[in-house]
Amino acid sequence: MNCDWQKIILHVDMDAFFAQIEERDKPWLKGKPVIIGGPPNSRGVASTCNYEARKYGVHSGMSLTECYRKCPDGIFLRTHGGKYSSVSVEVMTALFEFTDKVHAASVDEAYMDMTDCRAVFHGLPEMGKAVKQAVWDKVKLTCSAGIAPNKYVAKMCSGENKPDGLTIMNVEEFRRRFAPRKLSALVGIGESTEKALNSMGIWNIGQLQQYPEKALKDRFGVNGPRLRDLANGEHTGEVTPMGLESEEKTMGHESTFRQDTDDVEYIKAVLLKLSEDAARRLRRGGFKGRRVTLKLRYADFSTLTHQRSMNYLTNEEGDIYREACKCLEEALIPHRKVRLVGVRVSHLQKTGDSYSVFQGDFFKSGSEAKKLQALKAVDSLRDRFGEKVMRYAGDQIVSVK
Ligand code: TTP
Ligand code: MG
Repeated sequence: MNCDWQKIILHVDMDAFFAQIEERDKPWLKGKPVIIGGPPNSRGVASTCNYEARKYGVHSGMSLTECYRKCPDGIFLRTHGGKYSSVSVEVMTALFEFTDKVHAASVDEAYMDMTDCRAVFHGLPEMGKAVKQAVWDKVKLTCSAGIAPNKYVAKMCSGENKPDGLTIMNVEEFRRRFAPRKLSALVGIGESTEKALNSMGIWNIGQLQQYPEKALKDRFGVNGPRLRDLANGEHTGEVTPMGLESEEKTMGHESTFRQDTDDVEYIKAVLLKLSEDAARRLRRGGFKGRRVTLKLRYADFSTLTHQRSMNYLTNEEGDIYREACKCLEEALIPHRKVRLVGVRVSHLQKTGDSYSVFQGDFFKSGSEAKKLQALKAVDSLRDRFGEKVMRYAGDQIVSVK
């Protein structure tokens, strides 16, 4: 293939995923506006709708009452989460036929590092068509694909020609094409970040591409330059296989907030709880892990993961929590509301002894044996009195009964 990109990243996003599955399974829905979420008079919001319903102005997150007002002839269906998850697994399985480097980023989207498949195809369009066809053959559903030299631009591409689209762009083309668009067209820029940028006189992506880095840093901290990088389509993230890893390979927990939040302290408190849960499961199973992955799902359901690797193996909450917080600092987009966080530990090794010696520096004083005792005690207390009984705070164990 005649392509001089260093990396070839393909992003797949299923079209109107939940709605398309229902249309596939109920042929009488064909051509009708379909809204998924529940009956029109019920509380709650639409999780998605098909492209027919979108013509009426209906969209994900809209209250079902509002959907009904906009589209009284729509067909309103309940969500069937279990079915959608199993279709999701089938989709991912089809993608794994091409490469092991598949990262399932959410229920209906995945990144694939196709660099090593370069020789198999005559060109990028052929590669894209082959992946889309494989998905169709497996689940009889259409998806949209984007191909680019990095993950961010690939993701932006897959949204360009929905449904059933295929878009290929290099970074220069991305910059040129997106320059005139509003900031909200960038995945990763939410409403409040957009407002903050507007107040600095930045209204479109082209202006952000050029904006002095220092001024952005002064206003948004370390995330400032990242915003400019997004506008310029600069992204260095790797496609880390994740999402379909088996329980043996990773251990983790996630939690959906009762209300979406951008309160960093609150998010950190939840990370602490998730780190404790993950650590406890590691210890119980006799595992230690080297890599901590943070998962963030924003209010608009866009999902990202960010990971850090340690140069030692651990099964301590202190280590896991510290790495999860660093991931949060690196990955969180300020002022953007978060709906779910998850902490996962991977690159596991069986230690044999389920309470074996710890190597982290969480307990600064005391011998390894004391650490072991303390952790055993905490685990058994939690077993007897529930999760809330003991909690790590900073670098000590406190009771929060
Ligand atoms: P999306 O990929 O955002 O949406 P979609 O696949 O329905 O439509 P598009 O063609 O624009 O990609 O989300 C995937 C699924 O996740 C979606 O079918 C339903 C679910 N979802 C929710 O439950 N609530 C939400 O707010 C969103 C955005 C998605
Ligand atoms: Mg989708």
